[in-house]
Amino acid sequence: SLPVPPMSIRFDPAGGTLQPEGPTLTRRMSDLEGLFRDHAAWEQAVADGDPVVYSVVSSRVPEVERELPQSITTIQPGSTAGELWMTKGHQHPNHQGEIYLGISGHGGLLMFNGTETEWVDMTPGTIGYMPPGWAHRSINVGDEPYSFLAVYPGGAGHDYGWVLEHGMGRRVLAGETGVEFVDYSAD
Ligand code: PAN
Ligand code: ZN
Repeated sequence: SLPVPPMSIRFDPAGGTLQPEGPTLTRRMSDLEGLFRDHAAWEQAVADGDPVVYSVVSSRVPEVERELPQSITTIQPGSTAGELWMTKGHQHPNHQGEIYLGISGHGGLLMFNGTETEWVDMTPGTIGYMPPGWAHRSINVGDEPYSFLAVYPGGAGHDYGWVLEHGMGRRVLAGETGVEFVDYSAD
C-alpha cells in the first residue's frame, strides 16, 4: 500500500461514502456464521435473502504500522431471534487501543477482556474508548441505521477467531422496554 499525503476526508452520510474513497466491505448475514445464539434462525435469515447487516467504508490510509487508518461502519437495524444486529467483533492481536465516534443512530459498544464485559451507549458525539486487550463488537439498538467512525493504529490487526473461541461475555437482545443482556454461558 502506498503512503498517503496529508489530506481532508469527507463523509457523505446520504450516500454512506468517504471522499476520497478507499476499500468498502459489506457484511451479509451469511458472513456472520457462528455468531448468533440461535443457529436455525440465522440459517433461515440467510435463506430469506441474506440481508446486508453492516458495511464498512475505509479511507485510503493504509493498515500498516505507524499509520492511523479510519473507517465508518453502518449497521442496519434488525434482530435475529431477538438478538440485535451486530458486527462480528474482534480482538486486536497486538493489543492496541482504538476510538469510535458516534455519527448517527443509536448503538452500543460491547467490550470483553476475557473476564469482564463493558458496555458503552453510543449516540452521535459519543467517543467510545477501547483499551488494549479488550475485544469489541458494535450493536445497533435503535430502529434506524447506526453509523460510527473508528480510528485505530495501522498495525493493530483484526483477530476474528478470538471472538469465535471466547465469545463476547454477553449477548445483546431486544427486550420489551429496551436492551437486555444475557451471559454467553446461558447459550
Ligand atoms: C472497526 C470494525 C468495524 C467492523 O472498524 O472493524 O466496525 O466490525 P468487525 O471488524 O468486527 O466486523 C474496528 O474496530 N477496527 O479496528
Ligand atoms: Zn477494532
